[in-house]
Amino acid sequence: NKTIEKLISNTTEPPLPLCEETPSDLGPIMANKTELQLDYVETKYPEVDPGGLYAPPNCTARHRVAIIVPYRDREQHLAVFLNHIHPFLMKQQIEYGIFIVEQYGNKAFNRAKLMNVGFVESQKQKAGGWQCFIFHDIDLLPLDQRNLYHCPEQPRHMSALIDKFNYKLPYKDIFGGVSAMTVEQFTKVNGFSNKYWGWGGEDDDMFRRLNKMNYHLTRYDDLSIAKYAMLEHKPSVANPKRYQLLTQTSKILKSDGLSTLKYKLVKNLCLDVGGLRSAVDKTRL
Ligand code: BGN
Repeated sequence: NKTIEKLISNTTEPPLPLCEETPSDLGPIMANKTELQLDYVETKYPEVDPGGLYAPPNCTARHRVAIIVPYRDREQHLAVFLNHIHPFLMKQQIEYGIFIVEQYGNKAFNRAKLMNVGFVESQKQKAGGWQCFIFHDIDLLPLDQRNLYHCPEQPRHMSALIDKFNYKLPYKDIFGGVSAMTVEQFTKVNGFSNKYWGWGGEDDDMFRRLNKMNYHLTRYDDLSIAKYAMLEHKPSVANPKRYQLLTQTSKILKSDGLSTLKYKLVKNLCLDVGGLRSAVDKTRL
């Protein structure tokens, strides 16, 4: 019905003016980490279209952004994350879609591969494609609305200061947590590696890919707007192969990534607040 309403209004009304580049009343916000039910969150944001899609009602957005969220076994985080991120993004007056990509099966978690799946699946969903991709851990909540979810000219590391790390950057080249890349940047580096099973290193691998293709990592000049709160969870099992894998990145980049991505879509759920795609690995063990 919403779509029909929009179609009707589009034919009778003049096109909406462009949204402001930076809405004026943006500032620091608090994170509410208390437990929530997903059902409740689903009813809370009627302005979000099914599948977690949103466009500002009174202006034409300047940015179309897909938020890709790797996921498994974290329903509690999912509700808290969605409850935080929807009002945060709406305030920035961008057009966006939330794509939750769940790993099916019992193999070690492969965050990077899920992000590749999210990239491919979200592009199928949008006529003309998304221009900007924000790869987002589900346990990170942005704490300042001035941290704009856009893609600048160079890849941007967004989650610079995290409460769990005492709001200090762990190391200069870190690219994990939340990162922004344009469709062009992401495809030039052949997406993420598909080889990182278990915790760690896949973001460092992306950093190397970007450097190899002559991009450089950027952050906000004023780092204080890049603050995030992290949700509690038990530690993940680190991947012992990550050091070895990182020595190969620049050699195998072309033969490991989007070009060799194999997966099978198991479920395609359309939640009111996000599209949930479950995918299973199709490569041999
Ligand atoms: C690093 C991990 C990153 C992770 C950050 C923050 C590795 C590779 C070996 C050097 N990198 O140590 O993947 O995002 O910590 O937790 O483990």
